[in-house]
Formats: sequence, C-alpha cells, structure tokens
Amino acid sequence: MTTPAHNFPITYSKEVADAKVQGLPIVALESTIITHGMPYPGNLQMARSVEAIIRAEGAVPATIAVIAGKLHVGLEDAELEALSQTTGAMKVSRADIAFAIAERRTGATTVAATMIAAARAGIRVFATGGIGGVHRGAELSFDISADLEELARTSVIVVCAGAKAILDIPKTLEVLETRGVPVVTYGSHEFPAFWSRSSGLKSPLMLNSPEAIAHFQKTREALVLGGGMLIANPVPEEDEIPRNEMEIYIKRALANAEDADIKGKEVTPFLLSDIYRLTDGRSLKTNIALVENNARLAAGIAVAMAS
Ligand code: PSU
Ligand code: MN
Repeated sequence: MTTPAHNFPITYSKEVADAKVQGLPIVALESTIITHGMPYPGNLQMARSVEAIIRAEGAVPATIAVIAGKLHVGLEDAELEALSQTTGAMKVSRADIAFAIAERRTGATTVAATMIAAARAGIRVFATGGIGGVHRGAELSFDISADLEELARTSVIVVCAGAKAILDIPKTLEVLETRGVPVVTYGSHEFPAFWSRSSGLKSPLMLNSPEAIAHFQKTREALVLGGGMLIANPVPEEDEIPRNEMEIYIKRALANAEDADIKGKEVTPFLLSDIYRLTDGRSLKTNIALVENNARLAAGIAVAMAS
C-alpha cells in the first residue's frame, strides 16, 4: 500500500493546528539540537526562549520530533520538557525518520529530517543553529551530512549561523553550489562560522532584509527550481567567540574524536560536547544566543512570506 507523502498523519500542537487554520506564519524548529546538541537544562531553556522569540515576532513556533512513533509538528510544553530530558532519543535524518516512526521510537530530527517534516506540514521557514556539512578529512571518511542533500531537494528556507568550523567550510560551500543551493548571508559579505562571525570566506550571495529573502524564495518557486535555500545569519558581535580562539578548541576536539575512534552520526554530537567542555560552557552561551538570533530572523522571513 502506498500513501501519498502529503497525506502522512501528523500530530500538530494545538497552537500550530490553529495557525494552519488561520493561515498564520509558522517557523519550524529542529529537535536534535535539544537532545544531541546541548546539555540539560540549557537545552530546555534554549528551546523555550526560541519559541517565545518567534511568538513575539508575530509567528508560531513548530518544534518537530518523532515521539513514540508519531510525527509531531509543534510540541506542547510538557512534550518539549520531556524531550529535553530524554537520553535515549534516536538522532533521525532522512535515512531513519521512517524507521523511527515504523518502529514506534522516539527520535529527534536533524536539519534534514526537520525539513522533510516541515515541507509535509506546509511550513516554508525553519530556524536552527548550524547545519551539518562536509567534515574535515571527508576525502577519506566520506562524512558529508545528509543536510546538504536535503537542502538540494526540499523547498524550505533554513536559517542558520553558518557552518560550524568543526567542518570543512570551503568544501561545504562547494557542495552546496554543486547541488544548486543558494547560500545567502544576512547583512554581510562574509560567510559566518557559527560561534564566530568570520570564516575568511566570501558569501556566495548577500541580502539585507527578510522581505528581500522572501521575494528571492518566491522567485525561485515561480521558476520551479525546487530545493531549499540556506540563510546564514552571523552571531551577534557581543556573543561571538573569535575564529582564532575557536580554532584551538576545535583542533583539540577533533584530536579527541580521533583518539576515541568516534564515527558516523556520533561525530557531530561528540565534537559539540567536547567543545562545551573545552570552553567551560562558553560555547553553549554562544550557541543559545545564535539560535535565538536565527529564530528572530526566521520569524521575520515567515511573516514576509505570508504577506
Ligand atoms: N547545530 C547545533 N547542534 C546540533 C546540530 C546542529 O548547534 O546538534 C545537529 C543538527 O541537527 C544537524 C546535525 O542537522 O547536527 C548534523 O549532524 P550530521 O553532521 O551527523 O549530519
Ligand atoms: Mn555525518
């Protein structure tokens, strides 16, 4: 039996269900950042403040996750709280989102899986921290995040703070270009590097307002280009950790990952938590600040898309 993708049963939060009926702007949020990207209780604090920011900007937040085999778009606060303390959640991407649902598991969605769910729910804008990309040494490990492939195929605007410098940023930009994904930096000609405003790399494209981003995406839709676009929003200056300082921690974390023989989906969570440890939690503060900053911009884009 085949079920058309757009008929797939989705469990909406009350707030998102109402927003859909009223045609209000909605911003999707991922959950891997909650279960695998940050420790408790900072993760819960981040998840709640990001939702509050989206509401304050006139849009509705829809945090996405698989809970006991149900695809949730929008979580009630008690569900958000429970997820933030779950230790056994799967990290689900395109390859395993259907597995988590079929096997009635609980799974947190990565950027790729969140894009899939958002598209099925008719949500066109999504805010996160950083996307997955081409890992350093990918020419040997072949470790390239499924997030890049998803950006090429699913039509959702993803707002991030650039690519983490734990990745090979030049190769990440090359793959995005090859796959036809527009990379737009908000208000700067330089592509940002997550914790740092600077990567030393020129941004392929630049726009200065949510309205211009919405207009660009609508033009892409009119041309039936398909696929998503990546908006890179530099972390606010007062919250950034400068690039040369970050590079020291990143090198150490990468060496620790190698020593511990970390592979596959464990790589990104391992590096993030090792960097939190190495920076004495400072990277977590920066991470929370940049996700909040991205939520604000994504809400502005969602409002502009809806008008
Ligand atoms: N950014 C963060 N924390 C995270 C991630 C991104 O600050 O935990 C997650 C996102 O869910 C992203 C995933 O989709 O890491 C990429 O994992 P991988 O490199 O295994 O594809
Ligand atoms: Mn990977």
